[in-house]
Amino acid sequence: PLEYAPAPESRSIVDLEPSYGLFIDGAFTEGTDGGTFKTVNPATEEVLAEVTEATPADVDLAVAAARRAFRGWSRMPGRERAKYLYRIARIIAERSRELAVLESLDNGKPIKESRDVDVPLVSQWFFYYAGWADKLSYAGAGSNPRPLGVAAQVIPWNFPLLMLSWKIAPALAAGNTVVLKPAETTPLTALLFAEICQQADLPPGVVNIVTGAGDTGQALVSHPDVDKVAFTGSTDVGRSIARAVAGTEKRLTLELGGKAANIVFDDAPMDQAIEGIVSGIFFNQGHVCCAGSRLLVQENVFDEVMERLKRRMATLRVGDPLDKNTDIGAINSREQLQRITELAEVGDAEGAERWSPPCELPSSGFWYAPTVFTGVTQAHRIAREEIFGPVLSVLTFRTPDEAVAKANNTPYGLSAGVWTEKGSRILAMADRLRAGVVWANTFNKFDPASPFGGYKESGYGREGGKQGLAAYLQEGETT
Ligand code: TXE
Repeated sequence: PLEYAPAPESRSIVDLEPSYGLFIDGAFTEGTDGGTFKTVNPATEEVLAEVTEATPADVDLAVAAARRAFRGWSRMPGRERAKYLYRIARIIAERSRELAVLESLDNGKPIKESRDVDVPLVSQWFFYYAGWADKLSYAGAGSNPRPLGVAAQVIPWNFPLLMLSWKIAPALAAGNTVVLKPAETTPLTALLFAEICQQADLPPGVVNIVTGAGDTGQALVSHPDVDKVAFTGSTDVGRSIARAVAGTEKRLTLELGGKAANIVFDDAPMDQAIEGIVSGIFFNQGHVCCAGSRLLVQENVFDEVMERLKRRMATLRVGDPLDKNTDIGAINSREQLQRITELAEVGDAEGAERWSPPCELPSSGFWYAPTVFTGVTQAHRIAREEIFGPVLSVLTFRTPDEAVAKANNTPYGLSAGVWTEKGSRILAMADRLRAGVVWANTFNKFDPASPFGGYKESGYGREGGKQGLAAYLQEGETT
């Protein structure tokens, strides 16, 4: 195995504290019972910091702070709220290197992704929703859209900062206040974001960050003084949150798992398609809800696609997330590595054929080599269940009808990709695929103006665009 040698110059950009508190009412606090948990660098298993585990009493304090702040924040002229959001967006851009390095340390993703994709998108999200804040007016007659109140937001570990921006930017632009819980394996960039809120002079209580695991999340989403719940994470937890919220007045949006089909027709622009297949499944180690984890290839180009795909996979560099040449970083946690390993072993047991390029993995930390399975049928679990790792399942089809039937044969419906030179085919496929996003001759493209969200078990509600703003507004009521 390779000896892991962290890139020292980028590591020093981040000034880590030994321990971090909660961010409540504009200040960092230790929490009511002194409980903490450790967050580790998944590439080295080194402990990065101790982080406060928020209790239900801490969640109470955070929700109360958000409630107090709501009155002033929701009545503030939109153009004033916009100023804060623009300020936050600018500070994120200014501190982007620090945010990117911290994100890669805590999450394991390659620095070229956190630096060139995640953090720039986070800043864009705040700029975009800042632009909406002054287009909404709450003053005067009761027919204007109004904010919901206090939003409880629970996010996962795969895009810690980006998911934070998808949740916080529209909520604040619409005049809500928030309590957000980051995932327990990736709390650090949310706490750095809290510092950025202080730097931007955001009024206390408008943003509160409570760290902790599922229990903290549960206390937050079931808190009686919360008006809106927004969750991104596993389908199981999403279901339990839907049950907890049912029968209350809380509004709910859920963004859950996926098993996207990436469909390659025989007339596809093949160089682009190979790149799209690779980034579709290996971007962010495959920890992507909209990952192109099922490759559907037209039968007559199967051999060509597989040959080129394997050649391309053999050039992927797995290793130190802070090395700017790394393509695939560390798996976020031991638990996730175990889930990936187990499901891939089910693929072996069910008779699918596994291939990985020769690839030396570091001796410590959590790693999984880029993997492709062929000979996969629709009945195989690796064709049906979300693996959430760098593992691609390949199926074939003959006709567009068969491609549509196979693509839609999943309980999920978050995204899909279509590769073909034929414009008419793109439109016909987009119409028939039951997925919230259909990419054509590209994959994993995000834009704050585009609504994102699922069909079926992938959840409901949309994030991004006007639709994302509407998820934080109610029409015509007075407060
Ligand atoms: O998710 P969880 P996990 C999928 C993916 C992955 C699997 C498990 O397939 O392998 O889920 O990942 C908080 N009430 N996705 O276990 O548990 C938790 O603390 C309220 C897809 O990490 O759903 C964290 O902040 N909150 C997905 C967040 O929920 C609760 C992204 C997500 O964790 C809670 C992540 C509860 N009862 C995983 N229990 C996507 N759609 O992108 C946990 N949490």
